[in-house]
Amino acid sequence: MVEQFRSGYVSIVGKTNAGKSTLLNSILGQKIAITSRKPQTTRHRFLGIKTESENQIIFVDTPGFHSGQKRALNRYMNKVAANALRGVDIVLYLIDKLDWQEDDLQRLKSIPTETCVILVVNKIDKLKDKNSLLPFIEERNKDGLFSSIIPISALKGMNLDELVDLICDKLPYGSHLYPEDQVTDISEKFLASEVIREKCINRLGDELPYRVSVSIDRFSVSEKVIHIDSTIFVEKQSQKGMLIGKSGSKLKAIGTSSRKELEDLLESKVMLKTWVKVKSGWSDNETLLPSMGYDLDK
Ligand SMILES: Nc1nc2c(ncn2[C@@H]2O[C@H](COP(=O)(O)OP(=O)(O)OP(=O)(O)O)[C@@H](O)[C@H]2O)c(=O)[nH]1
Ligand SMILES: [Mg+2]
Repeated sequence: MVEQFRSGYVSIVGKTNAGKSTLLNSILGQKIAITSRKPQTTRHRFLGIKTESENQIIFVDTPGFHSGQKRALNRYMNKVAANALRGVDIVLYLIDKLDWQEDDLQRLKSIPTETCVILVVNKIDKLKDKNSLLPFIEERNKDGLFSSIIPISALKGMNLDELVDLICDKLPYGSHLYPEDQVTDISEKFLASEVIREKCINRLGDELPYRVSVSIDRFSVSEKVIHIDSTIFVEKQSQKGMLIGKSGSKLKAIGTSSRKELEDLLESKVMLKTWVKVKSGWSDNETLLPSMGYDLDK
């Protein structure tokens, strides 16, 4: 009976670095989203789908909200995040431990009243004063914005089954929207660009990650090997030098770790080539952004 099936869109939103992508990967039990200890890692909206018997949860991972950065790319990311507050059945609003500010409240007030909002208090494994959790939850309950509040650790897998049960309980009835073996809407090509960007983020200083973008120029699959040619864009000649490193050592390390992870994820041998190019000021250029893959209309 169709009545038994439940299916719905559940966006994972919150400030940058709250652990949204980590949560998505943990719940799905596989890596589809890149993560890092640096803020502003996720730049796009994409889906992660969990189908279990009669329930299909269609998670929407989003860039984190951030302030103080005024570049066109930052404006784009904030818009993508704000759009994910609407047009979904459930919003998981993720916070980093008890980090709660006025801007969180303002953002939540813009969510349509019919949407179910769950406050997810993440990183509780890092919470020093465990006694502060209960009073915080009581305080947030008074805001009257949440249908539930749940503490979790996305990284350590704490309380995730309980969170999934809570979501399933609130999912609307209706037939499944995706085949039960589909886990995401991202392409292998997109995954490749993200993995390379993640390895760049991991190996670069604190500023450079925001100036890096990756394009895949060739993704050809044969029986024995996948050939991937990629270009890493930076904004200045000096950044190109930092990315390449002494005698090409940094770029080589980025390439090797990207290839190894892609071989695992794509379950195939991978031949990866990477080039570095300068595209002057791309991250603050509204007209260039769509050609770099940052397009609100897509
Ligand atoms: N200790 C601890 N660390 C966590 C937990 N969840 C995420 N992290 C770490 O927090 C950092 C940020 O995680 P991400 O998943 O990239 O965060 P995000 O919210 O997707 O960040 P953006 O995409 O930049 O908005 C990473 O270093 C994660 O390993 C958690 O439950 N406990
Ligand atoms: Mg993320």
